[in-house]
Amino acid sequence: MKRSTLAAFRMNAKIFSAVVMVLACCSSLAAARSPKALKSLGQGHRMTSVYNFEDGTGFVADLELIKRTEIYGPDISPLRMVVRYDSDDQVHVHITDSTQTRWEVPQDLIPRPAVPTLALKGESNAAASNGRQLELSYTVEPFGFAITRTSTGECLFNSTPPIDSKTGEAGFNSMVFKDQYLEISTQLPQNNSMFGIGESTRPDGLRLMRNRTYTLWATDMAAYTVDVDLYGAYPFHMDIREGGATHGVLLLNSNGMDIYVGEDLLTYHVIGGVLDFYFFAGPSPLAVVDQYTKLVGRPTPMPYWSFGFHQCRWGYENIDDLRYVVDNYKKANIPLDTIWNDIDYMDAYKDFTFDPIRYDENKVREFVEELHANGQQYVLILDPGISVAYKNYSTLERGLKDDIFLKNEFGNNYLAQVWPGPVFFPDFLHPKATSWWTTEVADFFKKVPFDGLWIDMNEASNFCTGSACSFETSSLGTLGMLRGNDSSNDQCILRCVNGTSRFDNPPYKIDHVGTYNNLGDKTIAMTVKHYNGALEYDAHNLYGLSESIVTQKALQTVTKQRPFILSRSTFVGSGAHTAHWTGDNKATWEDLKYSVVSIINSGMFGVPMVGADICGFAGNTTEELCSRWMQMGAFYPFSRNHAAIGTDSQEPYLWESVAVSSRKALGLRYRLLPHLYTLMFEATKSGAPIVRALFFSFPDDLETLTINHQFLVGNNIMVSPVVYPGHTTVNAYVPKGTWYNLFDFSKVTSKGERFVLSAPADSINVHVHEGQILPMQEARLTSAEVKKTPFTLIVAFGDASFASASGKLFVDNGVDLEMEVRDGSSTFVQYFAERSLQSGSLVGRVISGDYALEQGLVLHNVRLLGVAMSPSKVFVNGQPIAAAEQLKYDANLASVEITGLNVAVGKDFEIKWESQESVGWASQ
Ligand code: MIG
Repeated sequence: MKRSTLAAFRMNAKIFSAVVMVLACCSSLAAARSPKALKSLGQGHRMTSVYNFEDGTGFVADLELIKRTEIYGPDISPLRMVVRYDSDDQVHVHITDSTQTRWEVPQDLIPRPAVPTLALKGESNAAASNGRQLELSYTVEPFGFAITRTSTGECLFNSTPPIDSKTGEAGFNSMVFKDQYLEISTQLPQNNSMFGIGESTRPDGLRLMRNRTYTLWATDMAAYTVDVDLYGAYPFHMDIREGGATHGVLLLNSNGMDIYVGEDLLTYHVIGGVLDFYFFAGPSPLAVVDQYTKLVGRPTPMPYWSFGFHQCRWGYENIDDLRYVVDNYKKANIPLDTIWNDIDYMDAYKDFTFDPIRYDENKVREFVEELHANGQQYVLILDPGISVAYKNYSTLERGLKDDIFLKNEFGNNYLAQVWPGPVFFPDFLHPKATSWWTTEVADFFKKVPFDGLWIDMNEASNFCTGSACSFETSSLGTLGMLRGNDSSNDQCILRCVNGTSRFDNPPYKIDHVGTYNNLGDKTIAMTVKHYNGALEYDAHNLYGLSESIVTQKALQTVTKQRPFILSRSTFVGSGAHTAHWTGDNKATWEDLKYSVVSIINSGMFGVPMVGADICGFAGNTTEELCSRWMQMGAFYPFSRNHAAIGTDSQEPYLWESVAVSSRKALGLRYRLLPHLYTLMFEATKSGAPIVRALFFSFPDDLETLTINHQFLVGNNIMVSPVVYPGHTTVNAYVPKGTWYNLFDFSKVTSKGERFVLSAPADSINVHVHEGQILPMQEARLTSAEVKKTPFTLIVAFGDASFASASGKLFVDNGVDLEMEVRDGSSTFVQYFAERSLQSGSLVGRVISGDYALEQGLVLHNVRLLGVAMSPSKVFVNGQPIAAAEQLKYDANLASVEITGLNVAVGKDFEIKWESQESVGWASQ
């Protein structure tokens, strides 16, 4: 069926019955048919025809403009709307020009079901389903649509403006659809809580603020700059309604946009592309992330070692600096898995080169081989700009040959400037970019067998602004100055012309933070062309995602192992390819505090492997700040200390107090590695963030919606860090239930209230909630060493007379491409425990896989928390334990420790206990 008018199809009576439903869910719409006055942008559209898909999964409709307006350019009409119930928990609404193809997020970046055409055959799960959790309805004139939660009838989204009964005025514009301006709003209740929309640093906390504009435009702007558009772009949010039911809204659009959150409305102002909405039914926050990541891509598995601690800085001047740092970690007995190199290692900042003197390739290789022998890793940085200032630079030459660089409006390679001086930017949307980049990565890997790649500056960051930049090839002297050899040289020395096209200056200006608020400020010019003529104006927000995808493919090909990639710029779907860090923060207490929200947000966006620069990037840190940051950072999913060039060194061994608190906090992190890794496994299956907001586990507790400086690791571990100088206590919100401190097993029992917890300088509060079984191993200085140590299970029971707990464990070799439940290469175990007052049991059930058995992994210890009576007998797989010393009871802590076990992690087991007074199973 061609994209033409649908007038030939009769309007379908069944569809129109849905209109009645809109009226039912939002009564203010009754007046919407004859508004007296409208806002400035026209009167919206009317639906002229509608056609149901035969399989009952949705419909196609034509929309026609009611009245033209000239502001922000001419309207596009007619429009084609396609509505589809992708599944019981997802509705897709796609609105675009009926006659001309418009820019959309390319399918190869985010593969997803194609927008159905009329010839649709039944292939949706939701075909004729009566289990739909969401229902879409619409008004015909002016056109608007609404999404309702079927179970409650609650209106979740409604683009038809409400009409003020007194003034007759519409609360917002009906939908607007122009080439460079799309506007659509939804009515909002005033008592909901919304989360997401990024990336930005949020001093006000997790919850989206009312009367705020959130701008999405990937920008190299330091993360310490609050409330502005930063490196990534996520037009996705979660909306928690009164009572806790949660849904998600994704506008899959890569163009620049402002999202305004008002008191009773939310408005998208988008400067291109199409309206491509996905509504996710939830109804829990975890379910929303599950549905969203199922669509945009599940988080990619990260190697096991990447959960160890990382040290980086900009300004490690030579290979001896790295060696010194690694040695000093060891001397100080502080765990270190991975040492990083920033741009310092490069020869004049050229990608895929090593400085011949400071970072002699052979010495680097030797060093990396030593690291590997010690179970440690090496990661280094790549920037996208490829230097054009040198002859015989093979990376450039091969790129030119494959013609994979971005083109300016005249069809020539687009010239920009970054650290190496003048550069061309690879077009990662070009089909040949992958093979070119893979060749470069392969050659580089042959020089030095690195373990991961850090892709920075990929917004992309440009030291110049302009559509046509040039330098005098004749004056090589100038060129010499341009050559990167000085990290203070970030001034533009190219001669550039500022663009004046409608892409440089679109009719609607988003609230972008760039120097002059222009889209093209210090990035790739808007008129630059990607493969197939795609404009940078449209594809800008996708640069980081496309580089991540290509880099992931390259590493998979070259190393045949699970890639580790850390990307600064991200978009919806980036989590399927890369880890992320929050960018250039500052060594301040404020930045320490903000990091919690930034990290939680990244997890919600589907990028669970995320961290902030520990101890602060810009500025000099202080001993106390760095100590508190090492403590908090020990529980970031991605845990890396990193500093800017020119700042004081901040490795944790430099101060005794920081060393002490790092050993303590990282000691617990390393013991928790099997649990963290199991959370990674779960993330790859369900999108579940590794670090989460408290409301993820306690959605019924409204107080948790306002907690911004505490976080959960997985479902049940709560971290309550100190985020103020001079404090040795923390005023922590403790959701309902019994919690055990993971350092000393002391207990907090809460009704859902605040507690002042003691937090001496060397300590951070980390508690596990009742009901959780945690697999742990022993602390070592590298994750590789931890992997060989025996296991302990921590079983946290609540206070009730009968209590239960459960947990999971996933183990594999940590580097296979896939992280899968499969025979041979992995093991997945579930744990269950229950206890009455006098007896109890703990079982492990191997769901699949021989890996743990083959590796000879053993369970040595079990710690039961919340056991009120000392057990007198313990049976392991039916046999009483041999020696009395194997059993210890601490009445104060109500804690039982069973040691000296020798239970295979890879086999089912059962441990039972009973206390003297009981007439339990064992004595019969
Ligand atoms: O223009 O590579 O955010 O982590 O140390 C600065 C040097 C470029 C920005 C990154 C930062 C990194 C720095 N880079």
